[in-house]
Amino acid sequence: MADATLGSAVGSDEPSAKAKRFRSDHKAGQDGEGRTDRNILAAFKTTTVLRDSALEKTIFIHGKLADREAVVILEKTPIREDTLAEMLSGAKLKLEMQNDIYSTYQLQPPAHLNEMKTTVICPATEKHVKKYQIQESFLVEESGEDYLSITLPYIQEQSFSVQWVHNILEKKAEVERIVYEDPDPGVGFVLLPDFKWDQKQLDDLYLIAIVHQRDIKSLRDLTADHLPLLQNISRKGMEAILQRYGLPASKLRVYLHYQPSYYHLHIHFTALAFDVRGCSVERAHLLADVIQNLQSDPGFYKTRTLCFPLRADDGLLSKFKKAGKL
Ligand code: M7G
Repeated sequence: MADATLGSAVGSDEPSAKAKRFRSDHKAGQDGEGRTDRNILAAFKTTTVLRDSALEKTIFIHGKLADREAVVILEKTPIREDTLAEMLSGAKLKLEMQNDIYSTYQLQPPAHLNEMKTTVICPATEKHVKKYQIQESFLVEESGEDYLSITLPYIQEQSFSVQWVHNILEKKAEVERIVYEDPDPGVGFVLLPDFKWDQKQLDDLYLIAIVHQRDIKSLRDLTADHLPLLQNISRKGMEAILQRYGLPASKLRVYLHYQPSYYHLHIHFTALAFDVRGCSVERAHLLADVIQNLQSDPGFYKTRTLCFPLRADDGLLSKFKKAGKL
């Protein structure tokens, strides 16, 4: 069993106090002396910018890395309160304008406080490229029958590989990132940081709980038989997050996506104050609601019509259109 003792944050239970002290325990590629990994991105050749968000301070780029298709995501990370003093005292400052009591500057922080979170997907499939491209979306209503006749056959042949999930469950990847594990094959799961979270501050806390059972694709497969699993994830996942990060359940948004991108059941745990992409009502289903729905109707997710958005270029959307459902 992985680290179930947790406890890197000690002392006061007040979340913001812990947030100030919180640091990532794991820095792959960079040790305490600031050693860095070989820059594989030096050879990256941009083909096209898929999306560029000034608000999210993120750019999604499609290109080639040594002749292989790649998607690279660059994201400016939040400014951390605990590094402010060092950032300000060590910065280079260039005045841009001054007017009465107002002035603006270009501030260059010390390099180690000016990192950019970078995600590389290589080799990337066409589906990865589409996932990050700006696209118009359409809301689809999927009945239980539509799921069986349209969606299920489609996801059986078209969905993303879940090799990365199996690697986590089999301890072939991200082993040192595991925050908590319940190894039980029936109700067990692995809780670890989502790769969208750089673990440097709690404002954008994002973890995922991946179930050990391999035959649950999504919300649609859940029945009352899975209640012990869901309740176990809810209780132990929240306990682990409280112990490790000092964030109580009342500060967390715990939910499932429908449709997910990866069809191996996993639950998202995000900071409540974090207005994260994918937490809107048309895609996120609160775990607490899912549990209650299954308690009142064991077959709720087999029979209910579920709504979700699909992008214009999504093959599943064409299937719904072809079936006259849109
Ligand atoms: P989803 O609801 O299937 O799809 O969630 P989404 O990506 O459209 O939200 C899968 C979650 O797993 C997302 O939050 C991803 O950021 C996260 N994720 C994806 N990959 C490939 C990895 C990975 O390799 N490691 C980790 N730790 N998280 C990942």
